[in-house]
Formats: sequence, C-alpha cells, structure tokens
Amino acid sequence: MSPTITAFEQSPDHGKGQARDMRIRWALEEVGQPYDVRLVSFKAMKEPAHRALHPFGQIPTYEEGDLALFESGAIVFHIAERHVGLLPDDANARARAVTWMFAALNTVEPPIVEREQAPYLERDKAWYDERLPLLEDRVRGRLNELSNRLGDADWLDNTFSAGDLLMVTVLRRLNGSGMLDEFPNLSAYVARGEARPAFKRAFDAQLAIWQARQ
Ligand code: GTB
Repeated sequence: MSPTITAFEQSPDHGKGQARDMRIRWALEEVGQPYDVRLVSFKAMKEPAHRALHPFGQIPTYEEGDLALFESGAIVFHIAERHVGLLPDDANARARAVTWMFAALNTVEPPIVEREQAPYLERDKAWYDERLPLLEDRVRGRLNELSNRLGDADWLDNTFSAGDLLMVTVLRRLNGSGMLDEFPNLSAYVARGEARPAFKRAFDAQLAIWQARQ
C-alpha cells in the first residue's frame, strides 16, 4: 500500500519547494516508493480530522496502513529505516548520518527559520532594524561552521544520506537571501542535492500542484 502524505492546497511559496512536504516527497522518490498526496487548506489543517493526525495542525503528515506520523524529520527517518538508499548499512556510518539529520533540524534550521520569520512577524517593531543583522549573523555563524566541516566533500559523511537530504532542504530556505552565496561550497552542495533525479521529481510534483491552481 502506498503511503499518503499531506501538503498545502495552496503553498505560500508558490511552488518553490520550501514547505516541508518537499522533504518527504524527496525521500520517497530517493527510495522509489510511490505515494499519494492529500492537499489540505489552512482551515482544514486546524480542524479535528487533521489534528487527529497532527496535534499542531500542520503539514506534512504521513499515513501508511494504521500508522500515522507527523514531524518531517521523524517521517524521513521512518522512510530511511524501512527502505534501502538513505542510511548506510554500517552501524557507525548510520549513526553519523542520523546525527546529521538531527544537526540539520536542531542546529542549522532554527536560526534560519528565526531570521526568515522576522520580516513578517517583527517588521513593525521598534527593535526590528537592530535585530535583523543579529539574526543574520547567527545564520552566517552556523553556515561558516558547516562550510568548514563540509570542505571540498560532496556530502557530509562520504555518501549521500538522509542527513544530506534534510540539510539541503534546510539550506534551500536561504534561497533569495544571498547568504548562501557567501559560502561557495555550500551553494555547490545545495546544487548537488537539487541535481539528483529524485529531488527533481519531488520538486516537479509539488510545483505541478501550484500550477494547476493558477
Ligand atoms: N517541525 C514540523 C516539521 O518538521 O514537520 C514543522 C511543520 C511546519 O512548520 N509546517 C508548516 C505548516 O503547516 C508548513 S512547512 N504551517 C501552517 C501552520 O502552522 O498553520 C513551513 C513552511 C511554510 C511555508 C513556506 N514558504 O512559503 O516558503 C516555507 C516553510
């Protein structure tokens, strides 16, 4: 049975693949698992039927038989555990790949999201002009550390893994900010991820939803 995921009926990013269903789509494409998508409106997301799947009233969710999951990291981990291709067989390499999954979501993504949200949550506040450069510096700090660790390597730990998949989706949130361009090895890393056929299939599928509604 194919799993069913949820995605925005009308994504605020207009099909740029920034919403977190993109991670799930990409993971499923990497492992060759077909899937169905149920589109949800912002209103439906907050109603009991959806909250039964996602306590915080968000997307993405993942349903497979009687299993229902939320949290993009947990869903990608579930897919990676059940299929070949996103986590190495070697136990230590696997543990390191999982470490990179956590690093992407817990260490790199939070400052990026905070900086991304400031313009629409705090622009009218007295502190905004002073706070924005501080938030940007926090992002740059993390990017600098990640850039130093990646160096000239293609992927974070030898071979492409779920850790890279999540890290690339996190870094893509900086598209249009110009910040990634300051770190050429990270820009190249993101481009390498985006060049994977599975990424392209996932991207095209979510873009098609946006285009069909125009
Ligand atoms: N920690 C959860 C996870 O990783 O799954 C976070 C889930 C989450 O933030 N979901 C967002 C959501 O449902 C969509 S992805 N928001 C609606 C709500 O909370 O009411 C975040 C997102 C949304 C839009 C853009 N964009 O337009 O660029 C980018 C990212």
